[in-house]
Amino acid sequence: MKDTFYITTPIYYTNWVPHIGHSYTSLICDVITRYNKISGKQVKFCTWVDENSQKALQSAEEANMKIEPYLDMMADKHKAVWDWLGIEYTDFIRTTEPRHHEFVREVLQKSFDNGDIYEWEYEGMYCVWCEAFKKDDDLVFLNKTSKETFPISPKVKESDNIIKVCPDHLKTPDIIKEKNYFFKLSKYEDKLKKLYKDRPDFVMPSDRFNEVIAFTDRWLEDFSISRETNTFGIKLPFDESQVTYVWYDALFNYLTVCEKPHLTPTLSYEEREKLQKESSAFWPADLHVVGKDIIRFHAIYWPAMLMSAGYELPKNILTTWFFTVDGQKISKSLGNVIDPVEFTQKYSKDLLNLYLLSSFNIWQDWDFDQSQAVLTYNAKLANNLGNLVNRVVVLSLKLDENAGKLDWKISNTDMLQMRIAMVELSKEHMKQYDLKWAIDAMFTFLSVLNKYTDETQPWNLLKTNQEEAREVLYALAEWLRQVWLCLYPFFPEKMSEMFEKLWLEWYRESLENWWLKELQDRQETFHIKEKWNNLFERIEVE
Ligand code: ME8
Repeated sequence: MKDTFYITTPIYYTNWVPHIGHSYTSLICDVITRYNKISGKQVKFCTWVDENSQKALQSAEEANMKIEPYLDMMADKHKAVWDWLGIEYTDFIRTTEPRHHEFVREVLQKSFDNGDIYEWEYEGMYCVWCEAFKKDDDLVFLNKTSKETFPISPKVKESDNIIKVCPDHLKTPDIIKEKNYFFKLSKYEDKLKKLYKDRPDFVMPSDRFNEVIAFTDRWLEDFSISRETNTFGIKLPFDESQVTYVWYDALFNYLTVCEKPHLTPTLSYEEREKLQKESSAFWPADLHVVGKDIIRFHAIYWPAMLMSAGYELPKNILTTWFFTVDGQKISKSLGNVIDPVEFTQKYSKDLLNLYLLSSFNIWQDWDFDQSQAVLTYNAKLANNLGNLVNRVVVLSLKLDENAGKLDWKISNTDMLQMRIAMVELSKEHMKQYDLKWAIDAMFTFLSVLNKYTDETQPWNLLKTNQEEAREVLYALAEWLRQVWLCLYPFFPEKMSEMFEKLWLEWYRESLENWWLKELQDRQETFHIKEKWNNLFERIEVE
């Protein structure tokens, strides 16, 4: 088997259809996967739905449906969004699948046998919508009349109008007193600290990692892994009256796909063995991409749970920040949810990809602004890239001899060096999962190419020196080819179309067969046969 690359999205809840925030995470995974695939890796890109939850039950009830058809419907809706957006996952897993239940019970039993899981009477506040126990510090006051929230302080008294709520869901947590099983996180404190020291890039970006480390330094409390009152989910193998919830259930899905591949009964023994071996080769995962809301669970609970069950740890965790819309948290109740399908139907997938990946640093919260998205698209794809492509096409067709055929070598060594530097820079950024930098490097290079075109004025050269005009146009076409190769993971459809138009219709297949480097190292002959329609039409800002 080739080098493997395994990447995961979070396991999304199914009580809603993915919105623009979920799409952001999935899109990052998609681009990183494509890059690794064309660079020669055997990729596994898993996305999923987190189904065994109380909130799924509540949502099914609200929809007046039985839980099974509700979950089937929501899983289909999730898949439909990803398929529409062109997210090319290799596996879509549901946590209600029997193979997952079987696997979670196996790991729970291992940790129980190790003495890492124990029983305890627990009393506390529980937010069903977060699926998490809460402490006073985690809550805020809500003024029911003004709908304002503010920090809890001893100076303010609770009343009918001032209530304590979860800041994310603005709902009062339930008070719960029940028998729970707990995971002995405290036992793993030293091992976690050693992990963070030995692997300084375990969590990226570093600011988030520092927060995780600071949290671990302050306080590592054992956490509850089961509920007595939950009825839906995976039963504990050592106490069937309890159901595990959220973290054991959801996180281990990342491993289920490696440890328990789909083995259909028609497979022979040898085929099963082979599949099993191939799947397990993907663990440890190369990258979990998660939002800042769940980084502690991934960076603290998850490694400890894996150590306890005897598995290797994932290599990296990339953390994204959050989008707001009109400065507000995205929420169904506020009615500000942006549906990525509607959005891309109205504008385009290229516009969404460009805006999400080039406008936002992943280490900052950002406001999603539709007008800004259009302006970014017009400036970068329509003007910077689209106009340059049009110029090269139109001018090449005006060459006297062999119009549209460009087969000269680049003689300008400075420019050749610049091209090599640009490709190397893009590669470095992609390896670091710095998608914004990778894409920015391309558009900066395109600005340089536009400037070069203005300076060399090939439209004048066509009248005075055809040979020089051909050389300039060849250089531009060759640099564009390199830019398209670097932009391919971001805009696979459009870049393939561009290659086709330059007589390079075999590029897509070659890229999908891992040939990025070979294509980057080639020097091509281009054949432009006709004027093209603009591939990136300008969009009017509303
Ligand atoms: O937390 N901006 O699932 P979930 C950016 N099932 N990203 C956003 C976002 C926003 N406004 N809103 C959501 C769960 N996301 C658990 C995970 S994993 C073992 C279990 C993205 O459906 C972001 O990646 O609430 C966030 O971490 C994830 O969706 C939460 O998805």
